[in-house]
Amino acid sequence: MQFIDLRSDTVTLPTQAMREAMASAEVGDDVMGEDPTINRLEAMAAERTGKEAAMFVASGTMANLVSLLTHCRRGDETIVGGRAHIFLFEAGGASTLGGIHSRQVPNQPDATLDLADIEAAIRPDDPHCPRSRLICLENTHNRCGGACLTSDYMHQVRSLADKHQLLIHLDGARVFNAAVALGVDVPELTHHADSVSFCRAQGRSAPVGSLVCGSADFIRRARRERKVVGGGMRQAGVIAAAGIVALEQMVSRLADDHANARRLAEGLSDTPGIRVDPGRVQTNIVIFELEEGALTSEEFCQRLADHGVKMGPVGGQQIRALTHYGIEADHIEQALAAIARVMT
Ligand code: TLP
Repeated sequence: MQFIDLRSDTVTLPTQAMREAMASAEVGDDVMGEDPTINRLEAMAAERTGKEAAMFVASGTMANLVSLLTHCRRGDETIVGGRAHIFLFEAGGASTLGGIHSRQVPNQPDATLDLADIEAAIRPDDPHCPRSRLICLENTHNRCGGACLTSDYMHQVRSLADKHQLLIHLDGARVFNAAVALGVDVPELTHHADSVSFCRAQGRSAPVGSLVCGSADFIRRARRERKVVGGGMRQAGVIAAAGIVALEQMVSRLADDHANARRLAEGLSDTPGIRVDPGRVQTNIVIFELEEGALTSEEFCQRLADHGVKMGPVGGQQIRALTHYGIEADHIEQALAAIARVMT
């Protein structure tokens, strides 16, 4: 059976142009700085995020980990949203490998951390306490249903960080989605962060790799941390080549994913037994809820898969669906028809 797979935008496959670019990529030893394809992708990534330099790494998780290891010493503390990917889904890497403590503050439904909550979480200069060092933000926000942080909000957090001599890391796995949805250039959203990570795959089809971007000095130090976690990949230009195609060809089409997600949410809101507010869907992520008493989210996803559509349960009665390259408007209508069958 050919599934309509909405479990994640990480499931996308490389385009033909990517496969051709990968097959003919010029490569060299990247740990020696000699892979021309990686050098080109890094220069493009720095330029697209408005940063001085960038570094190619194996995954979004490694991008965030290396950023935290570069910013923090053992015993430092990060201030991070309770629903942040870094906190929930990265296997506690910063604490396991870096001895970095984390202080969670609630994510508001719009993905922000309340400025008062951030300020209240900053530690006094007291030997009993860890040292507050880094604020972590996420844009778009995965578990806040793809909500976007605005450049105005980033500016406010920057002012607060400067007041307390803190740094900011932005998990921008989907920051290109945020820029497209808000109609701004990516640097407007990344300018206020000291470092930003973004993923090549999320909705954009490149198979492997993420980028860490920041000042030239930050990236110079981050290269050592990447080596520590075994992330020096030598002739990795064969995979970076697909990332170049993703940046060149796959960004503007993200608007189609957002329109498809909105249509999915509208259809879901008309389906008895399902709760969702389509007005909250800003990008390519839809999180909806089953009313109590009908099916569990696991049962719903299992039955939906029997009808050829995959989605993922995300705790309680909630289910997550993501649109991405390869999902067309027709697929959304087919998915809604399958959902209607499951719910009756
Ligand atoms: N997110 C994946 C899963 O890990 C949950 C998904 O399906 O959404 N930051 C954010 C905001 C992410 O959503 C992800 C991937 C990552 C980092 C990690 O990227 P990878 O999977 O490349 O390590």
